[in-house]
Amino acid sequence: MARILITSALPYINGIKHLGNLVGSQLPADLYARYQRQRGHEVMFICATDEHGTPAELAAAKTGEDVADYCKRMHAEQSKLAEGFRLSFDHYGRSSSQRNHQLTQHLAEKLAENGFIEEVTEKQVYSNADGRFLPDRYIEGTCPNCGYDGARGDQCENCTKQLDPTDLIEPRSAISGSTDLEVRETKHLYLKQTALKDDIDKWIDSQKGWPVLTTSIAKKWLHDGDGLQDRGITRDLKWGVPVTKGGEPWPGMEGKVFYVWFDAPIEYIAATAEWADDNGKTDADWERWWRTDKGADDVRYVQFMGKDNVPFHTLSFPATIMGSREPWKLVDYIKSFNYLNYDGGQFSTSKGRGVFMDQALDILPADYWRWWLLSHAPENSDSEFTWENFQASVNKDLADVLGNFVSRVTKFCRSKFTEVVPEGGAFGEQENALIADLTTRIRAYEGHMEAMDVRKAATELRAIWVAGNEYLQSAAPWSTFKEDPEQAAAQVRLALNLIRVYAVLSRPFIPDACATLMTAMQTADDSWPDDVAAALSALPTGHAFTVPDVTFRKISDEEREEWEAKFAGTRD
Ligand code: B3M
Ligand code: ZN
Repeated sequence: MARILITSALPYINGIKHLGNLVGSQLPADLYARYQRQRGHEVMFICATDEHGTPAELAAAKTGEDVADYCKRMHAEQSKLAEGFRLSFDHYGRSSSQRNHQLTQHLAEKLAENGFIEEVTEKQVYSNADGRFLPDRYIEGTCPNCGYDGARGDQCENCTKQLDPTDLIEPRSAISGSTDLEVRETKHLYLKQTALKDDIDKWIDSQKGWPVLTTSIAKKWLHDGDGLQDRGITRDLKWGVPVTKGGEPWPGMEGKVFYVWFDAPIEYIAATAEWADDNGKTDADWERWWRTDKGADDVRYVQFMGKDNVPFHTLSFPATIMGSREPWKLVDYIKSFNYLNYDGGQFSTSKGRGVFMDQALDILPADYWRWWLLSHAPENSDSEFTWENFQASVNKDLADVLGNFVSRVTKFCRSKFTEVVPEGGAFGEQENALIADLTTRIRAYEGHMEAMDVRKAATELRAIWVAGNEYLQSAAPWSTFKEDPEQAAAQVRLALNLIRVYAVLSRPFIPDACATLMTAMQTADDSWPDDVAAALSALPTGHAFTVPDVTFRKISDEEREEWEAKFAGTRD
């Protein structure tokens, strides 16, 4: 049994996330966590809301709430939606927690002790029109690297380069659009990433088998252009982790907080501590996941995130960890994703374009979305959501293939043999061929799940469902029954057992439907089909079951058109 630590990128607190956000980190992380738990491994699956920074302050200002109240309310809302999508976090924390305050302050002090923090007098952009210093994200302009004219002061969305606001060409305030900006002097703490460059370089080189998307982005920011830069890690904001030293305000840093990207990844660790606090555990219980001197050296740590987050996780966060010179666990594998587009354009939170998590659950249960999103995960390139494609996948894969198999088998059995696994006959050539085929496919499925090849895993799972249907079609128990009811009984027995096997195999993708199937089959035996032949006899003759309600319903053309129109604009 292995121990696997899994973190998903932390969703920003401001606003409900769209389906593109969901499939870029939380959902595939959940798939992996569920799979590894099912395979008997000890899993710690962590996520949290990313609550600091200007976006939170401004969003709160918009609703007229105090920022702390706003974050509390939005955290509850996001938790509810995470549950709605059946995201099986062991803990869904908050980056504004006391644990994160303490740990962030602690790590900054360690970095300073080790000579990796520098106090820098900085020139900062002040907007006369807005009457405030503008945080990086609220300055927009043209990217010096790629020429994109909507680049933000912290990062260019187009080419992913991390920026400083003063790098931007023709900067303007994102709040007012004003170009009446001036540069004023103020002091900030800088993390000397350049001093850690060799350590990071060596560490990245020693990572074998990271996805190309991850390594190429990391290498690019390590070596191309200006390479790794020292980064300001403090900001002039009220909401955030106060910059302290020994529990007192850090001299010269009064009133400042840490930069959101400094404290957010630290929350992965802090959220695990929150998990311990909330569950009556000790510090040792969370430290065994994170401290290599306290048992974490045999933990495998996997992170999931969108590609725009990769530089922060391959360079900045490791720099924090390494520079602390404390034995914290570094990530072992980073699974990163491209973008999901929406119907000919981009999903956009600021523009309210696309389908958001709350809206999705209002129209269909989580499994429908989980299946489509995961089977179309933007792994090797960006992918696109269209209503037509969504309708086709749901109707074909879920309703026609999986749902139909379940309904035909259970209804046929009920009508000819009653609602118990029928006895008589024996498995013959056709059944053995199916078992051999399924064995190959299930081993392949396991390989893809292990490798986090989400699309390949979905394709294989679908093929496993198809194999059952094809068997049913050619065995045709409804015809066999007329001449040889014993043989038909054996065929139905196999098919009923296959429903249980499907419920076990498919659970990481579509957990609710699988729970319904297990209930219908009246079994709690969720053992993995290591031996397929044995798994297909797990439900013995005479075992009672019930015919489940429709497992998946079809999406009609009218519904598709209605939703297409409804989501064509932007949300209010
Ligand atoms: N909140 C960005 C994002 O949601 C950021 C991730 C933080 S991970 C530590 O894409
Ligand atoms: Zn750019």
